[in-house]
Amino acid sequence: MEKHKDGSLLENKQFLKDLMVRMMTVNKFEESAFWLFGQGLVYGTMHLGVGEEATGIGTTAALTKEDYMLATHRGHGQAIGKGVDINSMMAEILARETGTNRGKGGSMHICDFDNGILGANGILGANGPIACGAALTIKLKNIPNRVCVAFFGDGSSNEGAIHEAMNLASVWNLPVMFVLINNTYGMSTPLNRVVKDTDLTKRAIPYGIKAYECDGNDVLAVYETVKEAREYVVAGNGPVLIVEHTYRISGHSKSDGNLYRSKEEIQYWKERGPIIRFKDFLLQNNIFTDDDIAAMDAEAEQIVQNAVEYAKAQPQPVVEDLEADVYAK
Ligand SMILES: Cc1ncc(C[n+]2csc(CCOP(=O)(O)OP(=O)(O)O)c2C)c(N)n1
Ligand SMILES: [Mg+2]
Repeated sequence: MEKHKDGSLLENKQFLKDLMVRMMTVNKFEESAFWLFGQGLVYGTMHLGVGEEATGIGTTAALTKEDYMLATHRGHGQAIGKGVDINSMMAEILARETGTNRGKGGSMHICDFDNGILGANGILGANGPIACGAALTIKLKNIPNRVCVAFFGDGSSNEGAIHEAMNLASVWNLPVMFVLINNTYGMSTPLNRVVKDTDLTKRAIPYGIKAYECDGNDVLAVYETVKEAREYVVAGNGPVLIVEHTYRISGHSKSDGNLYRSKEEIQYWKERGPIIRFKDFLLQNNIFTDDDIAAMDAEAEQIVQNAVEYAKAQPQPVVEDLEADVYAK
């Protein structure tokens, strides 16, 4: 792990514990969702972010509850970090009436306006322009200390909408944080086959935007980088681009046979996953004991088990409500 800029961070044991429990919760949530999918209880597809837990949790830990956020199609960790009710999110994944989107959105559309989650998006790159709209609201209403985060992936970084959004946010000086999760693959295609220069921070240069980057498997590095970048944005300096480097251990979606990469490559990254790394860091620095970590694991397990039980007991939407809430009025 990196040497942390803010030494006092390591004294805040509650904060460190929260980060760990949240990353474990994301991991167990996805494990359960995967299992429920196998039981035929999940409709549509689902994208898991095993190995990317530090990006969602570290980034959102640096945001306020009121900050806006647009999640990706791989956004379970982003939503959990931002504070969505986990029971309602699991109910949504099982398409239940009490889900975050009343059972009509599913894994790829989790919304929770009370926690600033403006939605997740299956259309790659679409988060950029939507974030510009939310940030324009912040600007026109003179709302202090508020940003809008647009998450997107390395593959999505080639979408025209992202480039148009970065240009617009820059020229209008909008408080957008473009957070690029570089997991090095877009479906089965490695980054170096779709771009000649894999240094994605350079995407900020033509738009005059300040770029940051961090080890996206180091949750404290992610947190500190996003915190610093957020301070820059709320000071009125305009948008930023943050590139978080990580690795997707899970397949792209439910139908991925992992034929485009070797078992050795996946194993290499499993051993360097964000939860294992944070655990080793906490133990080596004598911040927590093995028993403490086991208690955190049990706490996360309970949160997810409760969510599964809750969701399974919830009613399914009724056919009479099919058209309700589908179109904006
Ligand atoms: C506009 C658009 N084009 C193509 C797709 C199909 N698609 C879904 S996910 C994906 C790969 C995205 O890669 P990346 O942005 O790196 O995100 P990751 O899946 O790695 O998290 C593609 C091509 C889509 N959903 N939207
Ligand atoms: Mg990717």
